[in-house]
Amino acid sequence: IKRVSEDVRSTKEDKLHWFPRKISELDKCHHLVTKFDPDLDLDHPGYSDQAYRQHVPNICAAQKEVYTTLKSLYPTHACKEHLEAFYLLEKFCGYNENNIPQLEDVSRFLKERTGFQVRPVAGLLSARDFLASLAFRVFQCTQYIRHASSPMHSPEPDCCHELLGHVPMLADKTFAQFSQDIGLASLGATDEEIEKLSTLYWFTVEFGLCKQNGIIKAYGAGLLSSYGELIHSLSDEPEVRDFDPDAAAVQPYQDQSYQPVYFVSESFSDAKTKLRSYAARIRRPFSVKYDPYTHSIELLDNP
Ligand code: HBI
Ligand code: FE
Repeated sequence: IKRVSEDVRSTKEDKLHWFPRKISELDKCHHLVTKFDPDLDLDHPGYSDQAYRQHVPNICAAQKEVYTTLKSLYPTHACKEHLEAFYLLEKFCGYNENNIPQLEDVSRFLKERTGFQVRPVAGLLSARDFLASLAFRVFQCTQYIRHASSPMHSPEPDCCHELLGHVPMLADKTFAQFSQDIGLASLGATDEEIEKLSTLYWFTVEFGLCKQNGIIKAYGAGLLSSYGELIHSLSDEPEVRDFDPDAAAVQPYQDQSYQPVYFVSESFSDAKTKLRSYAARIRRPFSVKYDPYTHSIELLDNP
């Protein structure tokens, strides 16, 4: 009898995807995906560069150009939260065109502002692992830099993308909460739901626009780290729709060229409210609560 009941239990639990319950378990969230492999992909800027592929430290020929061109666009194109944090990162965190800051310093800065921290990761993580870390206010951050032959574009996330695009936004309290909420919604979710949350992430955290004093600005990290797409997103070329999580979660997207469609939020708190209502409709046999004192996830039975 015992065996039967245990079998039943394990079958039931198998259906639920494992997820980290405490912050130390993020060590198990390390599954890399090779979407853009410089060894195999002829279009990758590093394809014919043996030294780059072996990660021979290149003294960052790319970084100065990326930094200065993007910085010149921020005053007109970036949302005010990004501008404010960028100013502080230059003042206190060693951000400048000749330096790549230490992740340790970036973590210290973010912890003081929003409790976020960054940890190093070797490349593109599976969406499930990446989103799970956000639930703990941990951002998994790549450390390599894009190939010097294409300073304006990188097929995969690189440290320019993370440090110029993501980090300043994670210094904002409401945006940080929004990011953690996507992470919490992903814990134990089905593959189908992870796909939707990751698309939602794409159209907000990566390519989101927002209104500020009646003017549309960029807050997505994919925009704030790409000179070309940042200009494109605020031109009259793309279609711009009001942010709606149900629509954004299933909108087809482009990872090889500029987006034809962007979603614009009224404010971060409006986006957060809408996301919470979306997340509340995801069916899971439990709900989750983050305990900030122990950095762990509490499970609450659904009534
Ligand atoms: N992995 N290292 C890393 N950095 C990201 O920004 C990232 C990722 N994996 C997936 C991902 N982003 C998103 O595109 C969503 O799938 C969550
Ligand atoms: Fe990103």
